[in-house]
Amino acid sequence: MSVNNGFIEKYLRTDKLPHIWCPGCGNGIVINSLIRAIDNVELEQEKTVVISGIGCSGRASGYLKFCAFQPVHGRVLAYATGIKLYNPELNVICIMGDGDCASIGGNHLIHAARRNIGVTAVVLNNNNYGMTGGQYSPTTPKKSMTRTSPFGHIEPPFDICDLALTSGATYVARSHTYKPRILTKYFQKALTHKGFALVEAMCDCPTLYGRLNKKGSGKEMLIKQKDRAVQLEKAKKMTPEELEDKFTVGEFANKVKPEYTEQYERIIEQVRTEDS
Ligand SMILES: Cc1ncc(C[n+]2csc(CCOP(=O)(O)OP(=O)(O)O)c2C)c(N)n1
Ligand code: SF4
Repeated sequence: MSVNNGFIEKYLRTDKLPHIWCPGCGNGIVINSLIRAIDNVELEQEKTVVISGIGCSGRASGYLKFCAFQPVHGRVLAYATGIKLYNPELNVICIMGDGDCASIGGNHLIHAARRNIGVTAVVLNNNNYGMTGGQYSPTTPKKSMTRTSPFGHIEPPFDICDLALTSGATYVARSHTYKPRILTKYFQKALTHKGFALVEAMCDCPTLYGRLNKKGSGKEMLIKQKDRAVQLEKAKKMTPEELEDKFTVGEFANKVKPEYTEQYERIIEQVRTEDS
């Protein structure tokens, strides 16, 4: 028996280790929180599909012991939609970077949320494109230094939770790597939610975003997450200037609305009855 009572062997493809993530990268913390949530809600491994995009975060599905799939960049939610429609009994977990989810995959995000299809979206937001060398992404804060904004970024960032919420997602929450237990709690709620659920995990990339912006070591970046996070209720009383370089945390939605595959199944039943 191993020191972890078999937890690691149960959920990780240990033959694929060591992983590729840099020392201090936040990805490991988020994936740890996710598998603890999966274990706590007792998802059946044989009935769970993990799909991840292309990027550092995209490597996650390869390390996890579930039915796993890595489609082309930005198409995680498109494939997830097909898999869930083919077999609504499956738990479908989509792991995406902020680039994968909100730039090349942005259109799929808004439509998956609009349909309220019952999949769980896990977004690892490290504010840049990690795998390709630290270019700016749609969530890069203004004034940040990236490989493609060497004099400071001028675009306003997307708020992925706001985007999901206004598009129709029925469970939306955000936390960060300094609070792994809160992440686990949100993941549990998302995994058991009926409808489109999105949890955004603010995550550290010390090697690129951190280095280019002089944010310090992985440990220092991790501690800074705590200082940047503002509870939703407190944020409502703050000005946009006060919220600059901060992010709000909490649950933004937890609503009941008809789930897409259930409605689709009803249409199939209806057509079958009319035909017979
Ligand atoms: C169609 C397509 N366009 C571009 C790329 C190059 N590419 C690979 S990963 C990536 C961005 C990764 O950033 P993100 O999704 O935020 O993930 P991270 O690496 O930061 O975890 C890009 C642009 C690609 N592989 N395929
Ligand atoms: S480049 Fe950044 S996101 Fe990619 S593994 Fe390294 S620290 Fe993590």
